[in-house]
Amino acid sequence: MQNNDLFSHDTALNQIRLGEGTLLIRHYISDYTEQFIAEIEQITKQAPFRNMLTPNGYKMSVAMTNCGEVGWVTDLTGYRYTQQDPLTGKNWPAIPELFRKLALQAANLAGYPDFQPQGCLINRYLVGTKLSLHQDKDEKNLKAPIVSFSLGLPASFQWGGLKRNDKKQRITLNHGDALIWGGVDRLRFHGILPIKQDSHERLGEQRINLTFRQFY
Ligand code: MD3
Ligand code: FE
Repeated sequence: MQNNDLFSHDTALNQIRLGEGTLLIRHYISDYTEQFIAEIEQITKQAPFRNMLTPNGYKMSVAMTNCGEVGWVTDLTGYRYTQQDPLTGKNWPAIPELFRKLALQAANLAGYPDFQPQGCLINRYLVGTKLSLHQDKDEKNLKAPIVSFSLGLPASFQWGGLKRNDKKQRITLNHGDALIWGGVDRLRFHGILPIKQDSHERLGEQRINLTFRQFY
């Protein structure tokens, strides 16, 4: 195929298989930047970003909220999924149709045609914010993949193995990128290094990451 367009977002050319169960798609949501910003603004009017407490009593530097029928929360009693936002007592806002459509399509491209996202955790990183090395294992269904979309400032993510001390690779996630992981990679340790001082043309001094999760 002839391709003279420097800014082409042809998905096939942008797909990078990082592992047997993991696919990175560069620029996947770039064309939808304005819609994502508008939808996130609506969601955070109902369910504002907040810095949750870990079970050990530390305030997370990442600010979080959720949309969907279930959302991930943490407090002194532990990590879990809830149907209501503990801050308001109301259900989490619904997953916008555009988000659902793009998440399903991304899962399909990665080889997960049965993905049924029930919740979407939305993480906000300001400059200096990090997310320590962890595994995502609070979902009842660990066979389903997770789909993530990145917006705003770039992040260096650490991609480890199934044991905390396994060797880690560093990969940069940029504005617009999608990352889908499941199968043998589902329980890999991973984290986000402190976000470097910079400003994104549309989102300013922050990074927003969405992770679509199948709970049941
Ligand atoms: C999982 N979020 O919310 S998503 C989380 O960018 C979380 O906000 C990060 O980890 C964020 O639980 C990372 C991208 C990611 C990348 C590689 C992974 C998640 C991964 C490798 C294995 C498992
Ligand atoms: Fe995670």
